[in-house]
Amino acid sequence: MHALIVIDVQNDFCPGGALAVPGGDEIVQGINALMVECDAVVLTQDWHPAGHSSFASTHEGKGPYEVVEMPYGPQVLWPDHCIQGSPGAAFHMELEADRADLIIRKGFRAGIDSYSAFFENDHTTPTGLEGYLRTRGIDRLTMVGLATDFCVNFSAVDAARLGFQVEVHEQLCRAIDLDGSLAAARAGMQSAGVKLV
Ligand code: VGL
Ligand code: ZN
Repeated sequence: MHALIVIDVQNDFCPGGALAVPGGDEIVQGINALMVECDAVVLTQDWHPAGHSSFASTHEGKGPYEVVEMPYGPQVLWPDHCIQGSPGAAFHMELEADRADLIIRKGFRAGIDSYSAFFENDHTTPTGLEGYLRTRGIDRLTMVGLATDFCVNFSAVDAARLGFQVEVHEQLCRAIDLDGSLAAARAGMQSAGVKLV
């Protein structure tokens, strides 16, 4: 069984949003078209409380894209984005979200970020997605969405390590690309056994 995992196609990651990924809106129609080819469709939704610890505004004297040391390791600081219930946290208007079997929200704990759809950034706290997929008999994942070098990357690497067969459709992803993060992400995904197509 084959699932499409659509990562964070939300207004704040699209042009005009708080953490806009260049061309983030260009992938929506292609993702809609892929939905009909898969046995299951899962959407992830970045879903932060106001004052989240990944927001630069929460850290006195820090600005967006600076890195701080958190108890679970280094954390990039972001502009405030995807605040629970805000228009920026909503899915892109043209994404066919009604086709989703499951919507998995992540990043909802104030003190820890969650790039991956499977584990929070401590690489230990599960989101529950693994159990959902396994109990549905899903062994093959196609991943698309935003951003290639952060949430797609972390999700794909975790999925491969968990034993899923993983493909990332790069044409249906867009990257933030901070300091070579896209090249590093591509190399990391490939060495984890993720197929880039
Ligand atoms: C993401 C940064 C912060 C992503 C989420 O979806 O890639 N990036 N929160
Ligand atoms: Zn976030």
